[in-house]
Amino acid sequence: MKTEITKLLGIEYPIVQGGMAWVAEYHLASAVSNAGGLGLIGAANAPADWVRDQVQKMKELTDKPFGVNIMLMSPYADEVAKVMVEEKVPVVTTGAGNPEKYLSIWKDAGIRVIPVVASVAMAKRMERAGADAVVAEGCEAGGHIGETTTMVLVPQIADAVQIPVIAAGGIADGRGMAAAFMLGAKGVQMGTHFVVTKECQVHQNYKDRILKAKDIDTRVTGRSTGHPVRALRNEMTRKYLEMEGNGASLEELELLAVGGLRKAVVDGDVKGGSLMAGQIAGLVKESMSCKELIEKVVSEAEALLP
Ligand code: TUI
Repeated sequence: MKTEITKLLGIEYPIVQGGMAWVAEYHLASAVSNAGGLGLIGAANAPADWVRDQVQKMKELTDKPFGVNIMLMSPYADEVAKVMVEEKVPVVTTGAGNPEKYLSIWKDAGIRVIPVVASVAMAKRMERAGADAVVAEGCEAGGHIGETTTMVLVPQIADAVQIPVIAAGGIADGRGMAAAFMLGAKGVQMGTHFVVTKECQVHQNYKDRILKAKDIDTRVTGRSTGHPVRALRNEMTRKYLEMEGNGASLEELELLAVGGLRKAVVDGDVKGGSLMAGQIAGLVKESMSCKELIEKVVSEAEALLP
């Protein structure tokens, strides 16, 4: 399955693993890259030294292309941006903001830069700034999201830019991949289904909640704070939404959410933690290896595509 994305990135299959905060570390990312996709390390809110260490471990485990996702709201984003150049990371994706100020140092270092965007305007801006591709992420996705669905966003961005588009949000099987291609995408990014893979190191309780999730089981918290985040519904989202509805202050809400991912990923706290996941969690019923997942999705998509 060769597309502009496999050519651009030097990978076998046009499947990118989402750079999920706390979840996307080197065990998962190296398994994805070794299986022919693009594995990403999620830099999230981590300091530069943690990211450098992850990149070095990644290089020991794979000689295939890989990337790092930089979460632009991180207080360490500037330092992490420099590590990308020093460590000659092949691909950088960015999320939750505008990466323009880093683009020239990354491009000068020969890095492929792929911003995650949630609007046509931001996609066009990234193309003008020199991005190699964009991830068009619909609001079905888990974690920090925009306003528009994948079905609506992907064809509009595909029409608006010349660079290749990778679709994200709501994709977990070959039907989703084929649909994304029909909308104009040249690759897909998947997050939620990779959380339950054998190589993913998150607590089993978190995986079990995804495997048991139904179609209507996610909630979006933080719409009032300007930082909407999608996660599986639990005690934390219930309390958060109740407080948000009652006009709680930003400080009170942050207190409830702070450390939520760590609680979910490390402690397996499925009540108080933030179980970030996309709406497609309801379709994710089986845990398999990254290689099995990638090969399954590709073969299903190939059977459907013209
Ligand atoms: O970044 C994500 N998803 C994330 S980041 C994250 S870490 C976090 N933890 C706790 C609270 C909040 C975040 C968890 N999930 N996805 C990529 C993404 N980027 N979705 C939407 C955007 C985006 C939004 C606005 C990209 C650009 C943008 O531009 C705004 C501007 O004009 O600067």
